[in-house]
Amino acid sequence: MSAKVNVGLVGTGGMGGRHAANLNDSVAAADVVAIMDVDTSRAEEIAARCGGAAVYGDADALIAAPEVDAILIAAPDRFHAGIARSCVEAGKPVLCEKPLATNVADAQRVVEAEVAGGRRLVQVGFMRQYDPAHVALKEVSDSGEQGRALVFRSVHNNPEKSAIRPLTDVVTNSLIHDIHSARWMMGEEIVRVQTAYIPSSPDHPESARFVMAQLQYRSGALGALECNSEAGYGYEVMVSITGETGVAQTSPLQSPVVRHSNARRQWVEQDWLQRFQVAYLNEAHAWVQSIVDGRAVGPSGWDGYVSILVANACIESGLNRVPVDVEVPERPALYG
Ligand code: ISE
Repeated sequence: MSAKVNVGLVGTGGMGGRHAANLNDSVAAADVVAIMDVDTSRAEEIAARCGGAAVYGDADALIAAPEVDAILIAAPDRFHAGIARSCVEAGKPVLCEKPLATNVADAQRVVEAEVAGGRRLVQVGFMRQYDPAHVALKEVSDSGEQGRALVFRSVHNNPEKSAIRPLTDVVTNSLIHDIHSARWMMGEEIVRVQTAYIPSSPDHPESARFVMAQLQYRSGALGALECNSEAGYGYEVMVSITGETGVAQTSPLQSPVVRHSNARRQWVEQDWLQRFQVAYLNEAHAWVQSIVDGRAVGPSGWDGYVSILVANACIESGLNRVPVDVEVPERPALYG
């Protein structure tokens, strides 16, 4: 590897563009050297902003390119698992945007490839794990100050006003963040879920504008996740953990409370790129540093797999209106 980590980016939509800018402008130890998108004009635009990175029309060619040390996947969700597996098989570290896969079998194949290679190469883009507000809340809960953690709650409000999204998409693309937070922040596995949802319109019964998932953890602790995919006013994520002797809660907004003209107002972020700006930067730094150090960090391929296992149970529960048990297999030794 050269002195810097040479990154190849697959996918140049909103998220890919942000990752490219973060790596290029703010992570001194990384160079973005290759960009792939089927929309080659968009890839060329981003490549020009990254000092003339090479443009590829094919992900396999980018992965195989000798000058590419590591890959960042920001392609549409359905392509994540296949590309991540190719990266693992090529022995190259990969930061894969969430979800790791859109179904359990594909996620499992990525984990199997990693285990077969005997080396952790996959980090999944659950960026909330790098958000200072989430990290601070976890620290309070882990300190034991509130006693044993009893209940995890999260509220996830998305701004879209009119998008019609199927339940499967809301769960695997949006609620999956809350599922990961619920596992990571409580430090234990979910064993049972019960999901209910409100369709966006009666003509689209498979759509979901609002999803509520109740969780039961192995210890008997409980969780409640709500995801509004059409909140219509802005973007907010709030998390709280109720312990035996207190409640700790993230402050949802970063902007100041302003009192003026007989009103008290607080600006609400527009989307996740604004709300999690710092988290995405921290994530990029940590990922690149982990490659320099040769030691994987952050949400693992296993976390990506278990989160889709729970997501799948949430979908099944919502569609069939029954509680669904989640059976998490034994964690391979590779994942500690
Ligand atoms: C989006 O893809 C994200 O990752 C955001 O963090 C999440 O809040 C949103 O619901 C997803 O669609």
